[in-house]
Amino acid sequence: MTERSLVLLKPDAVQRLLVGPLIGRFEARGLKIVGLKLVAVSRDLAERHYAVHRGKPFFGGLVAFITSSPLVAVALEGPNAVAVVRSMVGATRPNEAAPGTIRGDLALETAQNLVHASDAPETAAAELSMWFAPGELLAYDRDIDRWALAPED
Ligand code: FUP
Repeated sequence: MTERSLVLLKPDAVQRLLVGPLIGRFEARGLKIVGLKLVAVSRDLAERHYAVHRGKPFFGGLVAFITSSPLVAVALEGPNAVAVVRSMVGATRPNEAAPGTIRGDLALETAQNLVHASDAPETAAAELSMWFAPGELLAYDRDIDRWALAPED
């Protein structure tokens, strides 16, 4: 089923000049970019995005990190996009992330693991509305879709 997922290319990805290569991985997989922007994250947005982790020992550091430098927010669309993107991102702890995944190939530290990706369709919908205004998410056709997608997608 066609889904949308939120990906954040976190401040370490921007600072390490990995924005292009990381977006390239998702594009090459066939996922469609339906939203894209550079964001200076406010403390309020950071705390809402990571609300599930409020009270945990790493929460303060996490909010400090995600607000430390701009990040790139990306909305991706495609069949089973949420699970596909999660599988491309790899395990939260880079030492447990499989080679071939973004974290398994490019990260070493849990606190600097380059990307956030929605973990379920319901979370994706909530996160997309948190990070993008409705008019910032675009629906459009790509000519390559007849080669990359089945007709029912
Ligand atoms: P993920 O969905 O893979 O990004 O992982 P989580 O939602 O569990 O964690 C969100 C972020 O919190 C991680 F990207 C990094 C940070 N974190 C820590 O710093 N320490 C931990 O023990 C767990 C998560």
